[in-house]
Amino acid sequence: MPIADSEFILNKDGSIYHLNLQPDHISDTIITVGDPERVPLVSQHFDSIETVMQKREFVTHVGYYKGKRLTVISTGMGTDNIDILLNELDALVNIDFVTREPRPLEERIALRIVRVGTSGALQADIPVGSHLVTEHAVGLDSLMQFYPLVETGLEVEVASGVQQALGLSYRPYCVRGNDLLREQLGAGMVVGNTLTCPGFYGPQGRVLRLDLRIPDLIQQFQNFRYQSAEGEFRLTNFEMETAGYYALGRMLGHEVVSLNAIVANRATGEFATNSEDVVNDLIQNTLDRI
Ligand code: R1P
Ligand code: URA
Repeated sequence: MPIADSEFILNKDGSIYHLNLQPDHISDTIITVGDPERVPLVSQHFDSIETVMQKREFVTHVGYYKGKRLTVISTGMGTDNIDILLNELDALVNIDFVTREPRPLEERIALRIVRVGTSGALQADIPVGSHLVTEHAVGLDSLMQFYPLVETGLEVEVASGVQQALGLSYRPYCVRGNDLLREQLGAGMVVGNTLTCPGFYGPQGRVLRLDLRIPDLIQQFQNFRYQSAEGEFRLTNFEMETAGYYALGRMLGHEVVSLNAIVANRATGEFATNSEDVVNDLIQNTLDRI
């Protein structure tokens, strides 16, 4: 059965609704960034650029880096945008744009998606300027209220522990990322567990003029521990997208890894004076390993 026009939405030129891309535009390996201005910081290293596209916050450059075809796309902020990004990227490779039907299982393509983003550290021993690769992501956002994500026993226990510690009325979700991709792209980086928050201020415990419902939120995040057979689990850093990537990546069958440039440390109160350098170094590291 063809998917209805209202669900699988194509623009007049045959491109997918928000990303504005057609299937032959993208490569199997994709670097994603939050900030649209970070896209040229990645593609400036390409040998050549074949496609430049933009719609809303989704800026795409496709080109070649040392002979390898790469796509870099900006996503804007938040897991609501990651819902759009991953569903539309998946559609570009796994839905037939002519018949409007999902491709059969044996024809499905697994994309390799690398998030290169900024993040705040929660623990004093993770300095600003470091690079962190996410092992587990814990989502405080509501995206997984709407998908039947299958979590392992450990993931459920960690997520339930976070719910209990914060006294939340809903259970967060927890997803371990792709081990191989983490080892390849994150070699030499701090390995951490990333908390994905549905906001930058209150949900990350920042107080400007508004008080918080949980006044010691940062301390709760910092002090959270879970003992498992693999050792002690702690939350190392937070940002606003990683859990959405890991959960949708698992469900759609794509390999995803989140790399974080640590620009703030909430234990020491520091913000990196050289945050651009920290991000640029992460971009170069990523391109060298991809
Ligand atoms: C907040 O400043 C933004 O920075 C982080 C957060 O996840 C959020 O999107 O990532 P990016 O630098 O990739 O946007
Ligand atoms: N991005 C975030 O979401 N939080 C930080 O503290 C820094 C970058």
